[in-house]
Amino acid sequence: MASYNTVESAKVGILMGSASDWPTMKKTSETLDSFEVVHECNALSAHRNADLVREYLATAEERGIELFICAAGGAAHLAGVVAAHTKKPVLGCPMQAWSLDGMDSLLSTVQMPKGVPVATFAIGGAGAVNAAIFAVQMLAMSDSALAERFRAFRLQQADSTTLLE
Ligand code: RP5
Repeated sequence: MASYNTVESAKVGILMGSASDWPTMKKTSETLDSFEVVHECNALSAHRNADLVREYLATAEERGIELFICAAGGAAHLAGVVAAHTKKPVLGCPMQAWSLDGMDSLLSTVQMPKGVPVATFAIGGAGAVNAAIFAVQMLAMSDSALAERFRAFRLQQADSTTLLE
């Protein structure tokens, strides 16, 4: 039977519309791991698991989830649906999915009508990583240890950019 996982002390909830999004969204999870941000990952479809998505969101904020990162492809409405059910910020990752090179996913994630925003990132892997980095930046506003890890990351990234092998 379809269900979802919860992780004690998780600050970020990663949701994806299908397990087929995991190869891309694994990068989000790995990036959060690299900053020691506790998170939970679930494949829950807005249309195939509509009741379960609502049930998951009903308790997520009480459990301490500070923001959601939502990935979907095609008519990608998961992030918008999640945004409708939570007061927490929602970050959207458009998946490249099966057609139109992900332009369908990008437009259906980014084009939220006014009033219920979804902060939308690039299609595919770059967006999946950037959503995690952005989540770190948001959480670092009230977590000085995380802010220090982020500062170290930026320094290391700047150094590695200029290295030629
Ligand atoms: C969306 O449709 C999912 O987010 C996925 O990107 C896409 C294809 O899903 P599957 O048919 O592979 O389950 O709902």
